[in-house]
Amino acid sequence: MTRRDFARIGLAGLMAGPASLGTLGGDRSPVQARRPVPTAAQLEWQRDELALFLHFGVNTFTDREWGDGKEDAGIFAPSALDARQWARTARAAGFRMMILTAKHHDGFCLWPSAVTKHTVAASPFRGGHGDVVREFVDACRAEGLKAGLYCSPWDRNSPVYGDSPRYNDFFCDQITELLTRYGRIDEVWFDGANGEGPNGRKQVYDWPRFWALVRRLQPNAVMFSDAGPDIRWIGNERGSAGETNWSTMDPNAVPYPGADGAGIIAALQNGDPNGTVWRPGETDVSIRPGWFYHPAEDTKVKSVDDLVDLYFTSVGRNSKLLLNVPPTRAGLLHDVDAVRLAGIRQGVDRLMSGSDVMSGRGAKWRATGDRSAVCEIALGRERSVSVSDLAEDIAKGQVVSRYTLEGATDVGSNRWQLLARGTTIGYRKLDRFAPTNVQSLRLSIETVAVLDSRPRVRVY
Ligand code: FUL
Repeated sequence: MTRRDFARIGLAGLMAGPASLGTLGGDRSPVQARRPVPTAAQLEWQRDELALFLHFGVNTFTDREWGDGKEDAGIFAPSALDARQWARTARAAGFRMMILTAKHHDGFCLWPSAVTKHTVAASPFRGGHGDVVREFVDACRAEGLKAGLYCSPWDRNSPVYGDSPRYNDFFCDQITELLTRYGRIDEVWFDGANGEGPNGRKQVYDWPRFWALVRRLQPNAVMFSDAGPDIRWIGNERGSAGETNWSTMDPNAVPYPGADGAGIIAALQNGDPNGTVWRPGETDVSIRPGWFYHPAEDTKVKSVDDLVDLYFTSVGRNSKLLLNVPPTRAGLLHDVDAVRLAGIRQGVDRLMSGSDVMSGRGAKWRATGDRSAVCEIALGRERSVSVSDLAEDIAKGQVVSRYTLEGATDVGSNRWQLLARGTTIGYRKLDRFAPTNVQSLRLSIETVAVLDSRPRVRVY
């Protein structure tokens, strides 16, 4: 179940002058002179590229996707839970972080919360003395991974849900437990789902309070939600970031998590070149049809090719891939899932195999306008290429709004052949194309502002 279906491109001397106002082809509004840049935590978050999502809880045992909060804690009985197996599998596949559903919509807590009885302490797991969050965080540390926690605001078990101030207190108590008991937490994931029908309990969340609390308790953690404040949802659960994907955003476009309405999904998918905040998009998708483990889905695990495609439509579109691999009832990642996961890294490495044909070659940039430039690179000899990997130095912001990559077989010829074309680049833009023999490459770019870095070009 899903909730809703230039850079002064190092043109040294060619483009003198301070950052100037500019417009993006066809856009009405001026692009601000001072563009947002990522914080250190946002930059690291993006460079990590891959995070593993773990949906685990009572739903694992009821075979459901959304629990109703009436589940008996006694059903939570993983027989062989081994968080180190999750972490080893993740690390071997090149993942750098894991995020666990400490509490999903059913309200069952994977840690012994003091503010509700609906927790692991009331389950047979480790004789009622277990703490899955502790085992998860310890495993992350042991394998050198960052740890993140998902804590659902929507709680179908809490008796005070819908009694807005009381529930907000309760929720803050739970966040406080999660963010003070387990050491450093690098990402806090707030989901926007709320399935209360017209007669359901209406809870008004105090988002500014939640966000301020997280910032105070874990100042280095990034916070995810539809409305950030640090990381935004990418707008679908299919694993597809916008072809145009700005990490800058108009904070008013998505005023609060779960906001619905015209333009919200487009704003999440595409960001906004005129945005006043840096809020990159995270692409969450499951390796299986559901988020939780269901035995019937053992034959429906995404193939390695599917997963490599997801890498290109997320990381390769200036986003980050948060791939869900749900633990089984035993409390382990399923063998099929683990093997497919390992395939991602191999698949991506295979596509980008051989050396980067550009390495060691200087790209000579030439300004073609106020905010456009072109560079040509002679490769020395004819090479067959099929993947391009472009990148901006996002520590300085994001400015490229259009690019064209062409190849020519003979140096100095005017016979350029299109290899890849697109809009934004950002952290990384990956394109695949038919294998083509080239001796030289030409990259043309348009930007929305002038900055002090030039895009990096790699081709394989
Ligand atoms: C959604 C939830 O309703 C799903 O159960 C899952 O947790 C997904 C990541 O977010 O909004």
